[in-house]
Amino acid sequence: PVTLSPGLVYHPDYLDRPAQEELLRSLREITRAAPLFTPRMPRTGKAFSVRMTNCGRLGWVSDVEGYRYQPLHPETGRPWPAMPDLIRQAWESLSLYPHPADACLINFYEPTARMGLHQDKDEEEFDAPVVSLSLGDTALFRYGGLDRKDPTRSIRLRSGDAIVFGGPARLIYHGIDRLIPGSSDLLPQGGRLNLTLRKVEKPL
Ligand code: MD3
Ligand code: FE
Repeated sequence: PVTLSPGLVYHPDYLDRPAQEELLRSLREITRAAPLFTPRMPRTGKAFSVRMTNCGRLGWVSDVEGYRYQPLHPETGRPWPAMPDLIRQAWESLSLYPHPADACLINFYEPTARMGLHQDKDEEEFDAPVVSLSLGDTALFRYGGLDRKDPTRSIRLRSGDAIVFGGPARLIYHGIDRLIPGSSDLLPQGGRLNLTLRKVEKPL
């Protein structure tokens, strides 16, 4: 692992190819039960270019009403599928946080999708880190500081990479500028999957 700045730890090739394939099989089952939905911006209703679903007790959703975590899929009304063992183990080994994650947000990027610079602050528990796992095409990931105007740096996130944002890095601005099409053969149709593992609620 490489510390890129205080609280930001990068684990290149955290998942080997067989583990990536195992995770992909789990994600296919999850999206069968909980289909990808198109999140929309609060107030404007403008669609995100990234589609999403979740597993675990809580899932992140966004619609014209706002951003929030909820226990039910916004379109099927069913509970989110359980977190597969591989995801729970990745949280345990990477987060070093003494409670299980309660949410895993699954972002699916088509080759032209992007995600603008933002902070993740819809959670109650900022003492827990956010753990990200990348699958499929390489993404150009940009991160800055606690102020939107702080200078930014970019790194490539490749299939199998993990990255952990905790402590002073938990609330930094970050986003995905673009994918590098054709950079991985994991997903037959190209594109990228990103998982973010989170502790949303304060532990008892
Ligand atoms: C830094 N996802 O879901 S992962 C997100 O690749 C999100 O889909 C991007 O930003 C993606 O909110 C980036 C890396 C990441 C995830 C969560 C963070 C960086 C973070 C939370 C706090 C700080
Ligand atoms: Fe984010």
